[in-house]
Amino acid sequence: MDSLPDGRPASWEQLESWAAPEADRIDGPANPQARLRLFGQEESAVRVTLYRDHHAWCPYCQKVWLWLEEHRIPYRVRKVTMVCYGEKEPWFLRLVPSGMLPALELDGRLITESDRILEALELAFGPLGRPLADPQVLALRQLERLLFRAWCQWLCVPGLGERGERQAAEAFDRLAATMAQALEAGPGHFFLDDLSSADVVFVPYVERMNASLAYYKGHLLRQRHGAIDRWFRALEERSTYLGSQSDFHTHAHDLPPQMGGCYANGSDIQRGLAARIDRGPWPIPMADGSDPETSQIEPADSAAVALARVLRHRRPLLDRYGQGEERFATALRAALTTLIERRPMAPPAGTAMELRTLAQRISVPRDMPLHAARRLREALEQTASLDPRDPDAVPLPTPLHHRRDQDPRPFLQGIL
Ligand SMILES: N[C@@H](CCC(=O)N[C@@H](CS)C(=O)NCC(=O)O)C(=O)O
Repeated sequence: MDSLPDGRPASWEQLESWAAPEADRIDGPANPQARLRLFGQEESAVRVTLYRDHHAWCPYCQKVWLWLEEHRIPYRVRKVTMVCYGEKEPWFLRLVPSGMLPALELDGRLITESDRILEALELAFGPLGRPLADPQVLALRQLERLLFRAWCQWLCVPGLGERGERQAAEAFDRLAATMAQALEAGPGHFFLDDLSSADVVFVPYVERMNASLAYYKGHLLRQRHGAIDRWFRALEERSTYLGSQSDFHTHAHDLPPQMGGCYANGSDIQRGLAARIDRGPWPIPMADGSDPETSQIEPADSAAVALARVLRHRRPLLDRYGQGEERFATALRAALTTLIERRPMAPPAGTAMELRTLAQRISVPRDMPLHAARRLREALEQTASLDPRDPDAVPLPTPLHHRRDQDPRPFLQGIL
């Protein structure tokens, strides 16, 4: 890589030359950007269309997504806006009047409800591991719902008080221990013989529990239950899961509007963890040296991947965060230069607020994978902290009741 001769930010052309090449969305690893997945087959083999959210956040969509990826079923994707992020597309409301996601077309037949969708897929393509109606799988599916309810009763009920917090935490922990026991009863790190629909059903919400309980309760699920940590580690060995995996920051700020509120317990541990999740640096150090978010070491190209993803959406990002002003464009080039060269660089005076606002809105996996997002958030923060006029500027607050600040429309030009 050519180093710049002085402290000036790299030009857009120079930045382009540093960006990672685009991965193969159709036949390469699982990714949230794909509109078609073929797994090396002909397009004529496609029997499935998955209607899922633009935001790559909907947990029920993640369940179906992961199942299709694990089973390597060719499918098309049509993306829809969740009400929390913007206006629902009229064409989708004509197809599914409730507007609920996911929906799936199989051989031209429309199916809604994620469990019905998995059942239909299983009938058409065979089970993923053990069938959904297998008694052990059924029992695990019921356990997942119980765990989900206990999580909601801890996370989403305001004013629990000290005693209520303790009781809700204990009730959740008992069910998490039951999940851990079920995992320990299996021959490997998954519930049954190998990864199956039972694991896929647990993934979306246990991922959200792990993130939200760290942020709002200072509770580290993976540290508390070794079998759950080993399960995550086994998942994190799979490119299917890594393509769909979100991070603590994204879940912490996307859950409140979806769940009707998430309530912090205010403990010292909770506040410390929340501050680190919001602003880094990463990884968040644990006493045993582990990383509570991921067992994956950072890929060598994570900064270049982050850069490529920003450059792809450069125009709407400049409009949204800098109102198209040259000042912000220069600040962003400074941050991107720092991202690649790891060399601190001051932005134009008065741009720290916009840089930090952007850092708070990077969404994983929608925008980029976990490690790429960490790098980009760090580079934006480092650049903001060197603002000659306002180094401590605070970002615009992240809305709690909706996320229309994340409306996907400006980013869809030329993509649909
Ligand atoms: N029981 C349904 C639940 C699906 C669901 O709650 N989907 C939410 C997103 S996570 C939704 O589409 N809400 C409407 C919206 O956000 O626009 C299933 O399993 O598919």
